[in-house]
Amino acid sequence: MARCLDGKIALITGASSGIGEATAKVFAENGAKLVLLARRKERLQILYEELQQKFNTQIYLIAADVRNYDQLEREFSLIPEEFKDISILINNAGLARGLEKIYEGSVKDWDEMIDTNIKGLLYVTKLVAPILLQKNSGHIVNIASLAGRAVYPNGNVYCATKYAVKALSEAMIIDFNGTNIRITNVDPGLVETEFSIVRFHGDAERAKTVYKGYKPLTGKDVADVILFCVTLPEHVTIQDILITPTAQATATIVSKKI
Ligand code: NDP
Ligand code: 8X3
Repeated sequence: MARCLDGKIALITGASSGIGEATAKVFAENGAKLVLLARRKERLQILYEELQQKFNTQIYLIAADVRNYDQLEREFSLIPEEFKDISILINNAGLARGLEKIYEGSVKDWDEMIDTNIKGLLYVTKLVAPILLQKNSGHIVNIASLAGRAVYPNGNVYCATKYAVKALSEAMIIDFNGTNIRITNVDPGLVETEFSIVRFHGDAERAKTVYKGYKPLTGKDVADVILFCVTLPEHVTIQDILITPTAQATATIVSKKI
């Protein structure tokens, strides 16, 4: 396959797992240089070694929490010169916590989702945007969700954060209009990652049931779509894209054979 990202530097948040990790692999295979960000440094380190070995990828790791703007600012100031010229930002770090009615929800869970999914995305974008603006080129991909198109029972605050991501993608499309910077909003449906384990606070058995009885998307399925979006000619933008498993019709209708 042609190495269609040759020479491009991509920053991927949430690269230690799931969609972010898969995107790092697909981008590496296609010749990108990578800046990979997540909190779990040891997981990033394993990925670093794998990608260096397989593809000889140049990688810079940032162990940081997207909720902490001061830490991000500090870490960004430390990015070595050869990794600074970022062209692609994948705003992927995010999570759900809990699945219950609003009046049963935990304030701690709400804060974590709002701070990560909304404020974290804004913080990283604020630090990368000047680099893209300076060269009047680049691509920001925001990973929202089908949950940002339709609220499902007990999804309340998680869905609200993804509606917010969708709104921010629309806002960015307007704000960056007149530049060559492209914005793509990606809405995946059910993807089997660590997402549900995190949502259910480590209950792996419960998490498994979410993906039982049908073929869910993999992180790589989503990563391949992201690659497609970011390798189109510069005058072509996919503003918004919805990807679901074939078995999934809506957020609540999934054909399961159990
Ligand atoms: P995973 O749990 O597998 O991955 C989430 C990633 O986000 C991890 O790398 C995690 O890294 C990172 N992350 C979480 N919180 C923070 C933080 N505060 N600072 C930095 N990094 C953070 O889930 P997915 O891959 O499924 O999720 C990726 C994105 O896709 C999320 O935004 C999610 O909402 C969205 N999505 C997922 C769907 C699904 O069905 N799985 C469907 C639609 C959208 P670490 O813990 O090391 O910091
Ligand atoms: C993740 C997909 O349906 O579990 O955004 O909310 S879902």
